[in-house]
Amino acid sequence: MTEATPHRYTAELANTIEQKWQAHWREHGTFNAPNPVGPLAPEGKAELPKDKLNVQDMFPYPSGAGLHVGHPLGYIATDVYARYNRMLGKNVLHTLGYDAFGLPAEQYAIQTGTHPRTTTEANIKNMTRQLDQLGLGHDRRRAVATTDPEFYKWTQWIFLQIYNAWFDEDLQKARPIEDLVKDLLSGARQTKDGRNFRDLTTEEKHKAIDEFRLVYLSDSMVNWCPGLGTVLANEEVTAEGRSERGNYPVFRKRLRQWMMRITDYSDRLLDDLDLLDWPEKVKSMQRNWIGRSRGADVHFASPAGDITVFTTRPDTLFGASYVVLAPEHELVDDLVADAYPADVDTRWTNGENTPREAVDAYLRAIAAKSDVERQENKEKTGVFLGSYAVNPVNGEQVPIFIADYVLTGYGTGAIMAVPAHDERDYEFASVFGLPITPVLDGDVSEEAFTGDATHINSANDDGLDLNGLGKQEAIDKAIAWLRDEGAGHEKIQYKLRDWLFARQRYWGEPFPIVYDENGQAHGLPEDMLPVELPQVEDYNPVAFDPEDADSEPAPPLAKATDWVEVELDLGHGKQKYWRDTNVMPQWAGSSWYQLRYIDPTNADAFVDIDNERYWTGPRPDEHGANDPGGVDLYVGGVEHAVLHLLYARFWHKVLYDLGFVTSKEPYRRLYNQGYIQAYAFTDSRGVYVPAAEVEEKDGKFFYNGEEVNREYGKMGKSLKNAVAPDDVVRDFGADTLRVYEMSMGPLDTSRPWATKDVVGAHRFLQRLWRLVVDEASGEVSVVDASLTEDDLKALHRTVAGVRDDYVHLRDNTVAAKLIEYVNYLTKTYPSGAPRAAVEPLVQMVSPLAPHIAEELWALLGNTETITFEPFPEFEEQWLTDDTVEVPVQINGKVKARIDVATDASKDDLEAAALADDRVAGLIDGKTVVKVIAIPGRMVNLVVK
Ligand code: ANZ
Repeated sequence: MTEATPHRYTAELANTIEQKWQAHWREHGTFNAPNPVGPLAPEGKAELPKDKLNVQDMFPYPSGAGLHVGHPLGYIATDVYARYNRMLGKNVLHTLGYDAFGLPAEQYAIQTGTHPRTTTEANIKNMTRQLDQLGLGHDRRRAVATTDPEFYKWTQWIFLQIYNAWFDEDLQKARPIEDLVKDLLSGARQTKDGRNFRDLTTEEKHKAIDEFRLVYLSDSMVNWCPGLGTVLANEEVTAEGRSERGNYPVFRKRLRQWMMRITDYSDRLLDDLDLLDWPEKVKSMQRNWIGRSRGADVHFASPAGDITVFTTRPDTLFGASYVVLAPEHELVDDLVADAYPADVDTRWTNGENTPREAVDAYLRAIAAKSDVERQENKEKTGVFLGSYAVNPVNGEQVPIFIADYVLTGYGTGAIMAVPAHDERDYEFASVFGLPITPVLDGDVSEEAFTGDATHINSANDDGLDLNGLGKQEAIDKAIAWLRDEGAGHEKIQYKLRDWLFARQRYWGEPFPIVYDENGQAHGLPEDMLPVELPQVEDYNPVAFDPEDADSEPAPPLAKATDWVEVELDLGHGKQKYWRDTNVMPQWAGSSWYQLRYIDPTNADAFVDIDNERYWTGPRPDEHGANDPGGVDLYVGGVEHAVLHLLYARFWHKVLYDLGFVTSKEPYRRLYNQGYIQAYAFTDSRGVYVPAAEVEEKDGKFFYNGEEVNREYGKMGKSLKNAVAPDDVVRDFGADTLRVYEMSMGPLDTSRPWATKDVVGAHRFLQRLWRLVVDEASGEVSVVDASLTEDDLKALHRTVAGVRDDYVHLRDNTVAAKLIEYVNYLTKTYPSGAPRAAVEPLVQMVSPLAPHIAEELWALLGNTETITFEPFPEFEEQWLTDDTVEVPVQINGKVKARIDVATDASKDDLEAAALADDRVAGLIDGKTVVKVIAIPGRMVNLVVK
């Protein structure tokens, strides 16, 4: 700023304006959205606007590192969208909470002894401050944290609803467990193992009911690390089978764990994807994760009874030349023959003398491998069991192998191998010298033929003939034949597994479950919620001798013995109970927070259904008859395409089935924003150095005098290339940061951060400011003049374009159009632009740069916030050009330009060209020998 321009829009002025308006919004509760009923309903009987918008961001984990400029990209975009929709007259719900349980706070507690609540609260405070300075229009009353006891009380309550429900296969929906008990008592339904419920003891009855629950305890294979005293996720285990942290041995162990029966919902989770306005990529990731395949179970007779295989290609049965079992398959022991046939191929025995020896050696070799390693592409291994099975279509004896490429947890854990048409089987058959018989008309000399072709070699004498048929026809025919022969049946198979829902950790939601002295689990009644986390001195899980594979986890909560042992009256008088000491996984809170945003202070219910109906209920009038309802727009990273979004859909569907919500899906529309990327630098050891301290000299990069290597990647702590929003706000103001981030490119693509480019956005706002405020005097400089035709065209075109762009989240082209309009006005009116041209500009800018817009709006004489000003409208008549500029050439050289009507004919053009003063002067005294006129394009006069 110079002395001549004391009223220029500078960072300092921006900061002053921004703080002033943020305080104003806070004091006036500008962004508080009223609810239809309950504590957030307006006083009296005010009708809410029917038009509403419920827009949501994927909420952050309150990390100690705070935010970098990459985090708010999505938050700014949703804020712009929310602000635009308020100007369209909608009631807008927009807030942001915190996903605050989880490992980093707990690790920090273990290292420092600070309670995770203390660090979490400090981090939340800091992030809220950082977000507030960006001017995000959030309804702060709704900003819940998953760690608030008032929030997790309802997480526990929802857990209990799921626990106290079962899935009715006939109705394909969850129902209360009481309905099941009635059916069991009346005999309308049998227990899972077919016993008569009424004949069971009380304890057996409990167990029989537990087997139906949507939440159940199951023995499942987990990574148990005695040295750390906890179960680990696959990602926390190294390739050597040791813990990433501490390098302790990890054992695959069966442990009793809480599971959720998400697999009951496989079909609905798949089919309802069609109802959602989500990126196709995310839908297909969910489809693959659920992995529904149609195929057949086929029985191969063997010395140990039928071996049932699952295949998606029963049409290729004539090419099945051997059978493979997963090494853990229950029939393996019964199928191990006493001896190998005399002429056995040595490749099949692994050099061992007997099948038993070969199998034992093989089992030892693969014990340490995870499922992922077993599926890796590598040389196929396995051993022959010495026994044979019968292929049902041709009666052929086929050898039985075990091999680790067949997994125990999928299908039946056994396959029929068709080496001619399956790549893995082809590799295996090549290594072991097994026959490769083509049954599809394709070349199998070099590799498996996996394309589509008609069937060959596929007929028997029992009425099955697939020769000449295509894939689908042949599959249907094979399945029908198998069914008639009793050799198999159609089977739908899913990849989705039930959800492992327990962690042996501290910083999570405790389970609302207690056990009685018989070890029977009991869900707590609602009035005993929340079950609050106890204070513990030591957050470490109990650790054991690292080599002791037989030890069992004792989570940190187990140390709070006063908390674990309780006397309760659960309806049978006061009794002693023991609390469950697991905590819920980090996904729990995020599986339903969208519903709490709607009714954050409701003490009687997790959400009142009237409020839910208003904010997320189906709206067939607006969205079509199949509208599932849900949040109108959910913005976040594509990394949450599967787990979070699948868990949230599952919980929401259970709540829908039980009648607590009217929407069938949590999120009607999903949008994945791109990432902000930045350069990162590594030293000679490959270690990242702070990007901010790297200096450039002659195209090379140096850190502390040492040359470093430049890379490019996602912005963040790990690459040491984070830029804090606080610095950008200080140096340019929040509005500049907002405009810069939104104008960097389309929202769904990743973009490189460049602090040097931020100034471009700042200059745009300076020009905008200058249109209203005289930089020298500080006086408002707009004038009350009427608009010219050019002004009207420029204005209405901008309004029309910007409206369309805002709706479609194209904030980058909004910015481009506003910049163009500002430049037009600046050029046309070097001092004193017409008010009628500037006022709508300020309104159009306000979603993107709300603080400067509020300030200019006030300077223009308005007394109310600009937040609810109606967004400018446009008139069609100004959108189409009625004249065009056409060049006039004389003997091929452009000599003049003329304005003509857009629809001017050849003759009109010729006449207009000849009538032009400049042209007339140039051809004066010459003869026009020819006129070439192309309407809308040009006129050429050939003269002599
Ligand atoms: C014979 C066959 C012929 C197969 C052919 C494929 C192609 P999706 O689609 O993923 O469900 N399979 C079955 N159970 C398995 C297990 N436990 N471990 C490893 N592989 C298994 O895959 C189903 C196919 O994968 C099945 O169909 C089976 O191989 C194999 F030309 O059977 B198929």
